[in-house]
Amino acid sequence: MVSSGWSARSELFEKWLKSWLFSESGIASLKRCQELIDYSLRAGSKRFRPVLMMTALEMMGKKVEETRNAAIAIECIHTYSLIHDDLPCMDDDDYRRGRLTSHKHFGEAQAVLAGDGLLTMAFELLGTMNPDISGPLVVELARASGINGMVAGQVLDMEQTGQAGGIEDLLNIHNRKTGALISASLAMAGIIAQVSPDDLDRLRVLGLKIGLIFQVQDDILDMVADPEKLGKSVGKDQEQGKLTYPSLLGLDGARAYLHTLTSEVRDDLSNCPWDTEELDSIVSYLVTREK
Ligand code: GRG
Repeated sequence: MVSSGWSARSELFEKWLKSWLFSESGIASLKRCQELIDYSLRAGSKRFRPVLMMTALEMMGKKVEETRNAAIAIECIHTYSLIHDDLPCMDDDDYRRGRLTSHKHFGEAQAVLAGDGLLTMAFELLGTMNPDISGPLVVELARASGINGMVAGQVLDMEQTGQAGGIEDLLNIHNRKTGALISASLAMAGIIAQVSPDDLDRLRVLGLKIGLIFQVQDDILDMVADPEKLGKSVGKDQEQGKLTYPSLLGLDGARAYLHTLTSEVRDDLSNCPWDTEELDSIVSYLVTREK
């Protein structure tokens, strides 16, 4: 179960999203585009990345409102990545979050365009923030999501499918494909709070480790979860011959690895210069989540 802090922040995030989505600076004037982006962006996400960013900023003593544009921007990138990942030319999924994927509902061409729109809107949102921080925020998000980050992770993941590989290959894929954006959620909070370069690096490393915890649990869920609860099909990784933590380490080995990673992150959190209790409860949720 998510913590009360998570619920409160995700509710606030939903309000921001709704008011932005239908405002003048929000989405396109074309009705079809609006429907598609609304369908994808407001469809039952856990809002993990925005909540992580909001929690981190408050931990650093700043007002949560200061993350508004950056939190929406990171969710736009995340949503675009899922829309494109679900396409037949990529992972080819019909269901996500318990309902038809965007291309199944609206057609492939519209889904590609919605992804493109979300990707570009993310940077418009950051570009209109305080000029002292908007440049660094753009760079952080572009690096995390671009050709050395999430896009590279997706390329490596597709190349690796059906091939033999080891834990280093898996780490390289996941640090880019999943970890980079989660790491950016923390780093962007650090940029907004204008922390020191050392603390910014600390946040990036912590984010990568939290991303890894998220991913290992994601791989485990793909093997053991109830598809109803998960809102998508299970067993796809194995079916497609994907390199995953359970396929390399076995289910028990993956669970043990998750345990080791969690202890490591808890140690890191206890050495941070902030009160990390809420981040700790996010980590607890990640290892027990069922969707
Ligand atoms: C298309 C460039 C491009 C990249 C796609 C993120 C990604 C790369 C693919 C998604 C495939 C996948 C299932 C990755 C595992 C981790 C992940 C991102 C899971 C989904 O994130 P959640 O659980 O989603 O935060 P919700 O639905 O809660 O928003």
